[in-house]
Formats: sequence, structure tokens, C-alpha cells
Amino acid sequence: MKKLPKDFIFGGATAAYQAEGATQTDGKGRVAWDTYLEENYWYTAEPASDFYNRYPVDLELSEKFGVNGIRISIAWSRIFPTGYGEVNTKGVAFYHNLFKECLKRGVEPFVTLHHFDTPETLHSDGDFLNRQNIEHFVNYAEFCFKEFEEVNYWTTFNEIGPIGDGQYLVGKFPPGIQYDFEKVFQSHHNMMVAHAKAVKLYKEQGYKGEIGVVHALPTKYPFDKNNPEDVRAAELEDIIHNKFILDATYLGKYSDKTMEGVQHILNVNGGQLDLRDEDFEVLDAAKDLNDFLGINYYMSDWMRGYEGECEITHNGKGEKGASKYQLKGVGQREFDIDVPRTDWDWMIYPQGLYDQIMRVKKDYPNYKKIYVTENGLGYKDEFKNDTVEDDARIDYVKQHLEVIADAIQDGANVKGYFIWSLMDVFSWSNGYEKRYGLFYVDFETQQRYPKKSAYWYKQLAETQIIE
Ligand code: BGP
Repeated sequence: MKKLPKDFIFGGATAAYQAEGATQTDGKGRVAWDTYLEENYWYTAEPASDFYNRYPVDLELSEKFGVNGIRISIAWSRIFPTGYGEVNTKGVAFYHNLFKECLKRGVEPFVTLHHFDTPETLHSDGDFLNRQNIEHFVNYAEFCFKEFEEVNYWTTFNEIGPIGDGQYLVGKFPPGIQYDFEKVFQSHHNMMVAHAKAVKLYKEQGYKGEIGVVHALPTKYPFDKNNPEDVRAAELEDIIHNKFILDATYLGKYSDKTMEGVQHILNVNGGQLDLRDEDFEVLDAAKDLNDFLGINYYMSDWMRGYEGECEITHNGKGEKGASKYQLKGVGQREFDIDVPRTDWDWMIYPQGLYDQIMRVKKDYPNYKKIYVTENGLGYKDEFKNDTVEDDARIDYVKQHLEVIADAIQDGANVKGYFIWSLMDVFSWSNGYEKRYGLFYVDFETQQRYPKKSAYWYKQLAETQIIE
């Protein structure tokens, strides 16, 4: 039986676009996702979980079930409907009310400035590939730092890695481009520069709170660790998804090893990066200023060497075995191994979380503090007798918390855990059918129902004992 520290945060995570609904309400500007979902998917961001109106219910439930932290993101386009310029006071008022309710319920808000939802005007102008949008982001961040004095924990970006991958590699996020490695790395880099600028500004202006960034860190293993091609494939995949952005965050530059891998991928696939001296000055200035790192961890991948062309098939409907992922000059993922996986082919491997935490501790000793900011099980929940008997989810969370306890024991400074998600929300590229919440949401009536996992989580939060 393992135990977590007394001051540990037992949180729940949400994101504005996936939770709020109300996409056209009170002067909110459009985001690229509005059009993209309408045109490419079988669902939209309406009604989502109607968090825009129901947040008092979700926070009341949080308090009742021992959830003492919540990840919330601000929708940039509620504050600046076109990304910059005139402020939408109704949007500002909404977030003041929301944070007030959090504090009233004893639920600490951890606030993200950007969770995949760049305003449409800026997105259609190149999103973060356009360097002007770095400045618009920093101005928006500065406005929020000044305005929302009640916020103690700021995150600049949620998952810079998956944004570049989703938008320019897998092609399941707007603008839906595939296999463009130049754009992938350039997006990662420019967003890291935007992050560094915002962090530097926050510290220079002397705010009292903490600031960090949330990275998704899927662990990459060679399928056969004695096969050099598999080892190389895992190394290159790690550079694309993890190492490039971790280097930018904590080294303030890219190590020679990282750049060698990036250059190899660009040589094979074409492309050239625009990395400027002034970018590295900012990255370097911010590298020791991050108060915390948020790690989102769901899965690991096993890689094999691969000689062919790029081909990715996204399993969006939860048809187990439908995924394909092979990248020219990088490698291919092997799914047929002796590790459990979800219906969406996400390999369930808690050890991967332990390995990532210890890797951050070892390779980036200036990391200060870690929160596991997302982790959870996407499942086709069966709603029966006003609840869900989600033992598989309890099991998943338990196993991941156990390795967090091990990592703490082994010297890592991990201060909290946020289950994805607090209540059910829709999934960006998998719809409303893939549920993660502690609280079941009937999307028609918007009623909430605690799942078995919510009762389990309550006991955990009260005792800190993982059982
Ligand atoms: C992360 C995102 C979340 C959430 C989660 C689950 O990448 O930060 O917003 O969506 O993954 O992913 P999915 O919804 O694809 O199952």
C-alpha cells in the first residue's frame, strides 16, 4: 500500500473548448476548431459540458469529492475575440466569476492561457508559424496576468508537442496538414519562444504566483532494444515529441544530439528551420524561471525501424487495431505487443510515467517541481442505475499514482495529480463517445452523476493512501 504526501494536489483537469460550450455567447470570437469540426467531424463543441453555465455544479461536486485543484483554461477568444485589440468585458467577467467560485469551494485553479484554441483570425494567419502571433500571445498573457490577480498558478501552453503534431503531422487538428516536419518543428520552436517571453515578462513584472508549461510526454521504447534500427527509431520519435521541447524549456537551446536528429528528419523529408539568435536569448533567459513543469501522460509507444513512406491512420472511433503510424526517416509504431491498450490503441504502461519523471529529474535538474497535469482512461462508459462502474478507470489511475509515489520516493519533486478529466468532456478528434470524467455527463440534460471512480478518488484525497 503506497501513500502520497499530505500537501499533494488531487485535482481534476478541464479545457475551455472541451468543457464550456457557449461558443457564440457573450461576444466570444470564433476559433479554428469551430469550422474544422463542422466540416470534418460528426460532432461540434456544442453543447460540450455546458461548463459556461454549469461550473458552479462542477465545483460543488469537486469540493464534495475531495478534488482540491482544477485545471481550467481561458479561451483567448472570449477575452480578445479577434486575438488582440478590444477587450470583451463579458468574457473577462465570466472568468472572474469562475475563479471566485473555485476559491469559494477550496479548489485551487491552475489556469492555462492556451489549450489548442487560437482565435480563428490568428490561426488562419498561420497560427504560431507566424511570428507576429507570438507577440499577440504575449500581449494576451500580459493582460491576463494583470487582470486575474486571484490566479496563483499559470500555465502558458497546454501541449506544444501535440499541437504541432496534430496540425502538421497527423493532420487531425486544423489546418489538417500531414507529414510536414518543417512546420512541426517550427511550430514547436515558435511556441516555446512565446512561452519563454511570457515567463520572462511574468517574472520581470514581479507577480506573486507561479508559472510553468504543460508538456505531453509519451515515452518511446525500442521494440527490440538489441536492434540498433529500433533504438534509433525510438530516439527520433522521442526528439519529435519530447526532447526538442524539453531542451527548449530547460536548456534554453537544443542539444547537439537533438539537432542531429532533427536535421536527419529534415534531410530525409525536406524542410529548413528558421531559428534566430534572438530566440535563443529569450529561451536562455527563461530556462531557470519555470516554477513547475506539467506532465500529461497517457501512453508509451514501441518503435521499430522503417524504410517506407509516411502513413498515419488515426483511430478516432475507438475501433481497436485501426491505428497505423509510420514515418519516413523515423520509424513505425508497433501495437501488437504484450501491453494492454485502450480501444483507441493507446498503450497503457504506467512504468512509462515513472521513466519520464526520472528522465526530467536526471536530464533537466533545473526543473524545480512537477505536476502530473493530465492522466486518465478514455473509455466507452456504460451508464447504468445513474452511475458508471468504471473499475478499469480506477485501476488505470491507481497504477499511475503508484509509480508517482515511487518517483517521489526516489527523489523526484512531484506535487500533484490532475485526472483527465474532472467531468466528461468531448475529445478533440474522437468525439463525445470517448469519456474520461470522474462525473458522468448526460450531454442531453447536462446532469452530472458521480462514477464509482469519483467515490474512490474522494477516499484517496482524504487519506492519501492508494488502494
Ligand atoms: C490531451 C489534451 C486534452 C485531452 C486529452 C485526451 O492531449 O490536452 O485536451 O483531450 O489529451 O485526449 P483525447 O481527447 O484525444 O482522448
